Parts: sequence; C-alpha cells; structure tokens
Amino acid sequence: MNITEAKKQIMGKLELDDVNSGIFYGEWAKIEGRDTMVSYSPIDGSQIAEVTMATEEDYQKVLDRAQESFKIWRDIPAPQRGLLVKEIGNELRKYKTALGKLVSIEVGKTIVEGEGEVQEMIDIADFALGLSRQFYGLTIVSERPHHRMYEQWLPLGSIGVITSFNFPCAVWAWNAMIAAAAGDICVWKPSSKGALIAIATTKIVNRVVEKFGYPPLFFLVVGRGREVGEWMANDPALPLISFTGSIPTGKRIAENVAKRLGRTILELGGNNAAIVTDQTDMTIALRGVAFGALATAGQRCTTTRRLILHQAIYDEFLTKLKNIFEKVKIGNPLEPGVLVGPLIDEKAVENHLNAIQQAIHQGGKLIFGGEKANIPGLENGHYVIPALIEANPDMDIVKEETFAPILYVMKYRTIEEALEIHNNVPQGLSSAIFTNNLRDEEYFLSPSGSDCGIANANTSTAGAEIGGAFGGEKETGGGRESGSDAWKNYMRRQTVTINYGKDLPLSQGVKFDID
Ligand code: UN1
Repeated sequence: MNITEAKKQIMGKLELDDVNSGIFYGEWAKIEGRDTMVSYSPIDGSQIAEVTMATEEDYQKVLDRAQESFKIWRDIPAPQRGLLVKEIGNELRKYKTALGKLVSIEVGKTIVEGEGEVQEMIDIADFALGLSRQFYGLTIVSERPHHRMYEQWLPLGSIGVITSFNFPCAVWAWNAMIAAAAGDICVWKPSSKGALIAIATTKIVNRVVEKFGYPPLFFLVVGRGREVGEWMANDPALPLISFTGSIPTGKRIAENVAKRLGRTILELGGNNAAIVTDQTDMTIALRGVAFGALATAGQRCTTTRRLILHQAIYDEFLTKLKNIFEKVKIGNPLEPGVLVGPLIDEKAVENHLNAIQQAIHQGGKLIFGGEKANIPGLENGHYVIPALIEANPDMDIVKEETFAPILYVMKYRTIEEALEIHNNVPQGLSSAIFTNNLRDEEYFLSPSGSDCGIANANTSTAGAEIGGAFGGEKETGGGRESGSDAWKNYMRRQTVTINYGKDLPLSQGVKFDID
C-alpha cells in the first residue's frame, strides 16, 4: 500500500486536511497569519500535510483558558472525571485502526505497532477510570488527644506535557488520562514530527469533552521545541512539566523548571541491556532480544541496545541472532510481514551510520548490517539495516544512546561481571535477564543487580505494560509516569490536622499559656 492510498483512507475519518491548525485553545486557532511546518512521512519522504505553529500570543491564550477550565474541573468529583476518561477510551476504540494507521504513516511504525500505540492509550484510559475512585490518602494517628490527622490528594493545576516522535500519542495519554482523572488540565506540546497525530488525537478527545458539556481540558500547542518547550519550562502557571526526549534537552528543561521550583517528570534516554545466561530458554531469549533490538526500528526508549552474553553460549546465540537479523523484513511498515520500518528522518540515518563508524574506530567489530537500506520504490524513505556489533563495554559509543537499531554484543563469565558491564552506562531505564537459573535471576533483581527503573526476567526490555510505573534512574531522569502510584505526581498532597476537643494541646508538648 502506498502513502497516498493510506492517507485517503484515514484523513477524512480523522478530520484532517492538507493544512491543519496546530493550536487548540478551546477552539482551533485560525490558520491564516501563522507560520506552518510540513509533516513528512518517513516511509517515502512525501509531504503529508502542513501544520500551523503557535505564536507566544497563542501560547498565552492557551494558558489563560487552561486556568479558567481548571477552576471548574477541580471541583468535579473524581469518579465523575473518571467517567469522562472512560468515554475517551471508548472513543479511541472506535478510532484504533484509523489513528493507528496515521501513526504508521507519520512516524513509520508497522501497522500492529501503530495500533498498539492506540491500544496503550485505551489501556491507560481504563486504568485512569479505576484510579478515579482510588485517590487514597493515609490516616495518621495524632499524638494529641481528640485530634485526627489524614492526608488528602488534591488536583495540581495545569500541567505541561512534552512528547517525543517515537510514542507520539501513547505517552501523552499516560499523562493526560491520569491528569484528567486527578483534576488537572493538560497542555500538550507534541513532537513536530508527530503533529498530525496530536491534532487527530486532540480532535477525538475534545469531542468527548464537549459532549459531556465540560470546558476544554486538553489543549494543544504545536511549535518549535526551542520556543514552546522553553515557554512551558519557564512558566509558573504549569506546576508540573512531564518531558520525554533526549538527555541534553531534558537537562535544560529540568534546570528551567527547577529555577522556579516546579516539578518535573523526566523520561530521558535509555541504554538498555539484556543479559543472556548459560542456562536459558534459547527460543524465548532470541525472540525477546530480537523484539527489543528491532521493534520500532530501534527507536524506543526501551530498545535493547546492549547484549551481554555468557561465554558458554556466546557463539551459538550470536550465530542464531545474526540469522534473525539477516532474515528480518525491512521496508514499508504498511506492508504485512515487515518488522522494521524507516527511521524518523535523514538525520537519524546519519546518526546511525556515524555511530557505527565510531564503534569500529573504537575497536568494535561489525558482524552484520549497519548500512543504508534501499527499498525499491521508497528511495526517499529513511531505511537502514540493523547492525550487530561485537564491542567492549568500555567503548565510549556503547555508553551513548543512538536512536537507531544498533545492538552492541559483549561477553561475560560470572553474573557479577555481567552486572558490572550492565550498570556501566550513564542511563538507567530498562533491563532484562534471560535465564532459568534462579540464583542469576535473583542476583539481577538484588541491590547489587540492575540499577534501572525497569527490570525484567525472561521478557524484553521493551514493551512495558501501562499498569506499572514507567521511568528510570541516573540520566534517564528519575521520573515515573503511567501506572502504579505515578498519579501522585499529578496531585498535591495535603496533610490535615483536625482538633475536635475543647482544648488546644500543642504538639511536642509545647506550652503557650497566654493567661
Ligand atoms: C518510549 O519509548 O518512550 O515499553 C516509551 C515500551 C512502550 C513505551 C515506550 N510501552 O516499549
């Protein structure tokens, strides 16, 4: 299927045009008089649409309206807010195929991965519905007679969500669905490479909001990262900024938000490794490593970038993995059977090629792939052959996250050594061990084990479920979003003390007698 045909099937359904407004402040801002950016498909390099970008005035209007909406939304009981989120989930179910296909067209994911992305949004909506009845606080015993203490969780305000091209709507939903249930308003700056997806998503969810008669809750500001991102980071009207993206940008955002003592949730780079021990189920390990390294063409934060193999299975595993790399179908992600689609743009292809050159220069041995891939009929797409490189854990390039399908392979003898190699990078997002050896598995999960936010046994570093808290340590930024108790980031905790007695006893036995 070509892009024109695929586009024809969905643009009308998703209410998209050739030129679209990228600014939603309760209504869609006019197109006239604003700069536009072009959205290209990485599949064949063709232009899919133009999108207008926000001016600072637009941004201010969004923030003003968001503050107005918050005053209403915060007083709606949480279980009622949950009903809205539930309906958004249902609406997304209706658009799973169309929105999923747009994800494929605009950022190059395979059809199943595009639909998986929408499924992730549906899942988090379901999760947020349940959560809307569970914003529990603790009851605390007081040291004073006739006193009661408890904690309550209250809405935080308008929150800023800045997302990356690789999960162009799912990561927004992780934030937006929880935030909406929590009573917050969401201001979204999507990646300009996923702007159409963001517009389509905003249209779908806001129709539901309107149907309920609520004020606008999900705002959209498409624009340059250097502008909109900075406005948001510096804006005290946004008490929380949730940012997904690179480590250097994350550091800049964190500094700016910290200067005004705001909160951040940072989900920055990953450099995830899988350890395969000498006692392992080869089929599971091969499948898990291949999925981790190749899915989304190596452009997930959770992509397996390093493979740490026990010396006893090193040769066998590598030969089998090389076979998989050789066979895996690269090409148009809209075609059935294709598992590896394009990289997002030509810069990403350059980064891929450069990283491989550096790896070789630093002593790595390229054992498969690495070059540009020419897909007949898609000469303007951005395709590469995934690379397998035997490497040394101390090579500088191995410690960097290159957002491309490059897998560095290393050898170990003892599990202690495997974990030393594993933890020897600045990032700390996801990790995996493939083993049937209980001791190795438990060592991996012990305090001396994986230093990552996510640690998996016998399953891939990639493909986390929404029910868990998602995020990582070290330069990954320490944030947690999505499931578990990540909702606490989106609310403010209030400690309440109530005196129902006839005196005023003071804490710590302090006396303050005024008569
Ligand atoms: C990301 O790459 O930013 O765990 C998010 C996964 C997906 C989410 C990745 N569920 O691979």
